[in-house]
Amino acid sequence: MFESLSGRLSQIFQRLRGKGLLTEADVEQGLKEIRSALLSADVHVEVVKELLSRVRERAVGERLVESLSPAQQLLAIVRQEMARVMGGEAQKLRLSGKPAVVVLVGPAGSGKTTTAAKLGRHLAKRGRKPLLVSADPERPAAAEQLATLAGRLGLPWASADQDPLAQVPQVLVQARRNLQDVVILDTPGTPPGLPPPAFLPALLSQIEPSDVLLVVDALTGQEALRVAEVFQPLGLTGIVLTKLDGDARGGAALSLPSRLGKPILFVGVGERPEDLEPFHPERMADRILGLGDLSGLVEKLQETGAAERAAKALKEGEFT
Ligand SMILES: Nc1nc2c(ncn2[C@@H]2O[C@H](COP(=O)(O)OP(=O)(O)OP(=O)(O)O)[C@@H](O)[C@H]2O)c(=O)[nH]1
Ligand SMILES: [Mg+2]
Repeated sequence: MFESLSGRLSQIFQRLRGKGLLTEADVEQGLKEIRSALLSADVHVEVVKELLSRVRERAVGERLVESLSPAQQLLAIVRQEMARVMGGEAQKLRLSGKPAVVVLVGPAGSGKTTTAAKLGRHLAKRGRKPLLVSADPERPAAAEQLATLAGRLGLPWASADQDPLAQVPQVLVQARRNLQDVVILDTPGTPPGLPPPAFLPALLSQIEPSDVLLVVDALTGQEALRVAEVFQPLGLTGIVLTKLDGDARGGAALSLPSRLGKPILFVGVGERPEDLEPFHPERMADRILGLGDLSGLVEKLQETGAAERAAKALKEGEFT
């Protein structure tokens, strides 16, 4: 993830560290190199401008050049500002309503169906009772794909493929009766740049979902922005950025939140159901800057129960 961008940024900071005290010219040169690294990573030019002007302002304001380890301070400022353009604080799903309805929309092949299953697993792990629903009248065997994934995860599913406008409301009534508290709705993809399927706006205004998530492929870089704009009229509440595992550049992650004014809530980092991570802007900035991701690892361990088991084993003296 982010190999090419991380590689360039680490080199820049390594060189700055090697210099010890930084002159203003050193800082300017560093910022210029960061700018070029971000642009080649396909970060939107306005985002790069905004990011660097804030970094420059702070670097001057905080008297970087007179401090003891200016390169470290500059790195800390870049890290904070990078997290800020990616949304600052981590955001959560709204999940209001009984059941709460989470709709996944996006271009063809972006990972909507896979994400529906991943999200179902994620919520079930946190004590929710999700129902996966296919509302895709266009793709042959759409429900089967979802059903297979649901089956593997032991999650319930339903099909509203034939006539989503009529069937989805019925499924919601049924879900409520069955005490399922979250319905995850998978919808058809359209070719990139084309508007969403015609039935979607009508369906969404009828069912009033609490979360409308745009699922986009990180590998498309800035193209993801153009695609996203087509979906904005649906009242997007957030973004799921998929295929980050194959994204060496990071342009979409850095550009989408500020350009769309919507938070990234989750990232897809692989094809397996467990390859979904809540999006934390600061952690993502750490990864982009090659600073490692310790807190993400701890979260992963907690989810699998490995941390508790390790702690228990330690207590019982198994490791002595
Ligand atoms: N590497 C990787 N592959 C992913 C990720 N998310 C989805 N995929 C793959 O992307 C392909 C398309 O995924 P789908 O979930 O079928 O995409 P979709 O948006 O439902 O596609 P349509 O219904 O045709 O619009 C599949 O091969 C998935 O395994 C991810 O985070 N990482
Ligand atoms: Mg699909």
